[in-house]
Amino acid sequence: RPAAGNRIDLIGVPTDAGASCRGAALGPDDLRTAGLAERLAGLGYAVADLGDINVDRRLTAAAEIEALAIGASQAGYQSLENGARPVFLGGDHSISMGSVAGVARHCRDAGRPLFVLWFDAHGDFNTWSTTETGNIHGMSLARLCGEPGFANDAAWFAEVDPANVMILGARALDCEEAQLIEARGVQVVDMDAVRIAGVATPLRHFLDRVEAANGHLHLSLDVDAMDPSLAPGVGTTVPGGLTLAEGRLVMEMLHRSGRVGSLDLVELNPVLDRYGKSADLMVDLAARLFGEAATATRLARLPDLATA
Ligand code: HAR
Ligand code: MN
Ligand code: MN
Ligand code: MN
Repeated sequence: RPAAGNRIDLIGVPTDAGASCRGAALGPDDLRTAGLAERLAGLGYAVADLGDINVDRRLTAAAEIEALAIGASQAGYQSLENGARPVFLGGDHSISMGSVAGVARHCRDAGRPLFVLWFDAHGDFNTWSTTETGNIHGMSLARLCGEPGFANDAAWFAEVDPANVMILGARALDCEEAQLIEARGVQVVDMDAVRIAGVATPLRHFLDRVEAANGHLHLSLDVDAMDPSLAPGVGTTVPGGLTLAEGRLVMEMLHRSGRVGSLDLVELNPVLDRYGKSADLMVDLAARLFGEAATATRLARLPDLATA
């Protein structure tokens, strides 16, 4: 059990301006209603809910996303500087443009390499010139990795090295997007690879790299990585996702690594959810990420996972 004083900050970023359908803006409150703070507090953490980043609904979609990115970047940076671990509550995945940028600034200032695990059915590696939909939540990772066409010269922004990114759970990459991901050297563990190799082996290799570099690991958890039968409350469902056992195993390995310093919980759409099922799943995954059910007995049966 973590010692008290191990702090987690919840930062709500209530927007759906990056998505094609409305509803993800209600995500932060739905995660609160599902008991996220209480569940993490029950594990021994000091959880502070910092509330939501203010959003001006009169703005255009692009301007709303930009304003929230600035707010999320600043709040996340401050949280890390204060020695806490920020948990960003989306919101669609466009919020990661700001959340991860703030984490990247912290890592740059602290002289620590940043690694990002992009847990997602999608690559979110479109640019304004490759996008087939114009939806900005499909561009977050491309922007973070420094693709041109975004206003990235601002003080709130810092880039992520594409060589330090792993996309896990992908099964819906657009054609040009996939080419760009390949060209930039981002590692993709798609669902075909998961069906062949499982989640543990590729994740073990990635975590070994994070460990060797004394890195900070950010988990960007898009709940649509999970199978839609488990997570119906998302705007862009794609069949053939991760099972509950696989999702939990990923979280347990990440917990055991001791490397996860920040987290996004994104793409929950309460309007499309069924009886809170997807929100409950996200709370369950987040709880396991922070150590719930990671017992010595269980790890004794999984010796290869216990060696982080
Ligand atoms: N690739 C598609 C697009 O660019 C779908 C992106 C959907 N993204 C999310 N987040 N739901 O991963 O529009
Ligand atoms: Mn730090
Ligand atoms: Mn996504
Ligand atoms: Mn997705």
